[in-house]
Amino acid sequence: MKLTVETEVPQKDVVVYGGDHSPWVQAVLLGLHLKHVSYRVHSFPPRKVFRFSGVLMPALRLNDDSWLLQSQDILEAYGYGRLERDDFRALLKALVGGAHRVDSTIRFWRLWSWVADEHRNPFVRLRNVMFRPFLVLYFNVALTRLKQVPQALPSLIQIRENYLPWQQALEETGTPFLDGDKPGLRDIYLFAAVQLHASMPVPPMDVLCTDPELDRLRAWVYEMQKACVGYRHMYSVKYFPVDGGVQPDRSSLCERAGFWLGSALILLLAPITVPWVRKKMGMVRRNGLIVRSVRIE
Ligand SMILES: N[C@@H](CCC(=O)N[C@@H](CS)C(=O)NCC(=O)O)C(=O)O
Repeated sequence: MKLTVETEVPQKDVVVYGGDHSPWVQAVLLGLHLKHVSYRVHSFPPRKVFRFSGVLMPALRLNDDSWLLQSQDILEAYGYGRLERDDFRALLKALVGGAHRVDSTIRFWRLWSWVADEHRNPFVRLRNVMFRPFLVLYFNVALTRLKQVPQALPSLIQIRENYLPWQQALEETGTPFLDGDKPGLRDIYLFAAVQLHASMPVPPMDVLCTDPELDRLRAWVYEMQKACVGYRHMYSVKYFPVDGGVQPDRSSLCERAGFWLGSALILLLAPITVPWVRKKMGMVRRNGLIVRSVRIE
């Protein structure tokens, strides 16, 4: 799929569907932020996206009202190029440990209830947060399944080893960022992984904050936070405080009440909603949507 910035991707009032707990969503939002493209994040997919790809995120709305899946396709359309295969592999390793997010189910749901929705229309915003529990149930099921795989729960030593190639790459660059004097695609994706771990504290966050061998990586986190000042989804500032660094906005009390009401309904209707989640998940996997370039017309 080839898109050209001039003709196809919006340059303002961009709408992204996704939740900022997702590293792939974070990568897209960071990429837009660094290009000074203004955007709004909707926390539940529009109907045609939901029908096609369920709650798979991120998706970005194009000028003709079609939706583009895949963070790499989106970032490429904004001029970022693509990750090398080895970098992508190293990134996947840096994400390992994220399955610990469901160590506490209550915490998992509560922190998702805090995620802000930026739809302009307050009624649609409320609808989005009331539907969001479907998405949370979906990821709760997906991560609980993932936890059955031993490699998904690495030891602290393994977590450190997964970070080390990045620490070494930074030591070798001689520049503040992996991609030079300004953040590039590798910085964006790795910083997105840091946001994943910071959005819901998990062992990879403890290792990043405390391991004596990861000092260069921590210095880079500070540099990234400075480079991304004003970014609205910066969970890491809680662990790496900087001047001007602000934590993400939270949903309003009313929206949270809507979320919990939606959650109660979804759980009451579990005999319907759980099979529905499984059906949607099966569809995403069968159709290879997690990796396939797709434009939803
Ligand atoms: N290759 C995709 C990966 C997107 C992805 O895996 N998103 C997760 C959220 S972190 C998701 O929505 N998963 C849905 C599923 O597993 O069915 C991208 O880069 O955008």
